[in-house]
Amino acid sequence: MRTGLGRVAVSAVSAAVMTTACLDDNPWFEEPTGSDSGGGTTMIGATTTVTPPPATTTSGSTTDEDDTEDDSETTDTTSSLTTTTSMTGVMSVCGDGIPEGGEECDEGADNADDGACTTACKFPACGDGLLQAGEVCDDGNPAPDDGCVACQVPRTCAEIHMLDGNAPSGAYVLDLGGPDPVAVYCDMNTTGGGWTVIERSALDDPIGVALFKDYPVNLDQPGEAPFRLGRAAMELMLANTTELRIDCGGADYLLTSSLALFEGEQGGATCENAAAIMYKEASLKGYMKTDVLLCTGFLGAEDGCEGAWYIDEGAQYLCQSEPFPWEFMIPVTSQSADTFAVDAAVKDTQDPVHDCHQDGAVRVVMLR
Ligand SMILES: [Ca+2]
Ligand SMILES: [Ca+2]
Ligand SMILES: [Ca+2]
Repeated sequence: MRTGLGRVAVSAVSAAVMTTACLDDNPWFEEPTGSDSGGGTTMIGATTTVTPPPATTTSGSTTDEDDTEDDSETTDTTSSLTTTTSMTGVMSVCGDGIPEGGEECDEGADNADDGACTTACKFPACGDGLLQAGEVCDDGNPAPDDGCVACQVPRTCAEIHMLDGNAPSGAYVLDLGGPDPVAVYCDMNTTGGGWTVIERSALDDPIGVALFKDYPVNLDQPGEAPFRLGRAAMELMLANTTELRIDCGGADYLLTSSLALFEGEQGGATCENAAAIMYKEASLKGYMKTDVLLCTGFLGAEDGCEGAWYIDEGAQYLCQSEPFPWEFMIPVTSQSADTFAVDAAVKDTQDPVHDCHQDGAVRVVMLR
């Protein structure tokens, strides 16, 4: 079982709302410089103008005996109202309806932690740990990898990337819509970032066996190889992604629709299962094909098959496609090499060796 993946507070009412209000109020996204001359944000200890206190006290030359003892901040919590004395000696009472001293706001009896002014006399803000309008969660921290980022619960790595452009590649927590949060690895670098890795496997692992089965691997180690999400998690991801990318960290890769993920199932349970897939981009050894149909093997629907997503340049006829698609009638990989696939028995040895077939290669399947 996974550990350390604690649920975050989720508001069912606003679960589907992705507003920008949170970002506007989010302290983690504030510009680090610039004076704060906005209304009502006077900081404790600041020397800026303060609103005159109620009749029982005076600002500056106060006559309140409790306020003349020293100039440090003190708080009286003996009543339902919180009395605070600021560094400048100005006493304020949170809850008296008068914004004063270090208070950002004060709406008296209307102060509420989910309202326009909190019970601490602060404006609602993403990062204050209180769930407020426009926020799906607020875990009170700026970390984007714990299932709550910028007060939203991310469903994909692309959403994390959008909410926090500085979020690096690494392990994250997503809410895919299933019963539990899911640990994944986000690739924030490849072609603009925002990729959610659903499978990572070393060349000689018996991988790809199970895009069509439920063979989760290393669910609590999303940054390791091998790693594979369970079938249900993959299916949930399809609702919020459009692109599928397969590569091994080099220049060779395939880019197609995420809807092609389970295309191999249409061919039935056989190791000879193949289908013509439309690739938006197919890069191989310096050759780039765009919007090209490539006959793709989906070994894996049956136990004992070697894996999925192999492309045999010469066997394109299986889909009535032209052979040797990258360079007309000239193979650029070894004969019968299962390009992009995982069959260690049919490796490419023709220089330059295909990225996915090099020693130590790790094949990554990811969605965005
Ligand atoms: Ca007040
Ligand atoms: Ca908040
Ligand atoms: Ca967080």
